Amino acid sequence: MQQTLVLIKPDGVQRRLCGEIIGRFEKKGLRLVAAKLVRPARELAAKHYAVHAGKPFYDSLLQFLTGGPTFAIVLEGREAVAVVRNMMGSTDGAKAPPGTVRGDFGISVQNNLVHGSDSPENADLEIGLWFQPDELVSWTVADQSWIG
Ligand code: DAT
Ligand code: MG
Repeated sequence: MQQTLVLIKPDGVQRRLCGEIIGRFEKKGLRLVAAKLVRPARELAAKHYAVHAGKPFYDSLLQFLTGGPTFAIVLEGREAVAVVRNMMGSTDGAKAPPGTVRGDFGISVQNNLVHGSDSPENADLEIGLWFQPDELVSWTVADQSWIG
């Protein structure tokens, strides 16, 4: 079953939206496989956003991500990567549609509440950055056959 990394970024934690955001993913049918509160070191943040190194917003982005606790989560389910990306909405909160996390709770580009892996390959890489293998808990949801 596909897994994806979700981060509730420091703005989401500071604004006490962890429960709201995780609740949406849970209700959709994704299951929690790992979760922890992390204050990432710059090295971890830099690895996580390595693809953006050199861009004008990169330093500010790293400062933001290392500036407070982040709730790191692994979610599992059918098409988990795409399901989470759709539920997050587009990067700019001002443009993200209502009904999405970013569309409902923000208007910033940088402080956009959540990260979700953008491909299954990147999900595996990112999960490996944020979690040790023994932190992932494999389990079966009792009503899985109803969820898909
Ligand atoms: P996403 O998080 O939707 O995958 P991304 O990978 O393009 O977006 O960028 C990573 C994060 O960097 C994004 O969540 C917010 C920040 N960011 C992207 N473009 C930005 C910009 N033009 N100005 C400021 N921050 C930006
Ligand atoms: Mg991205």
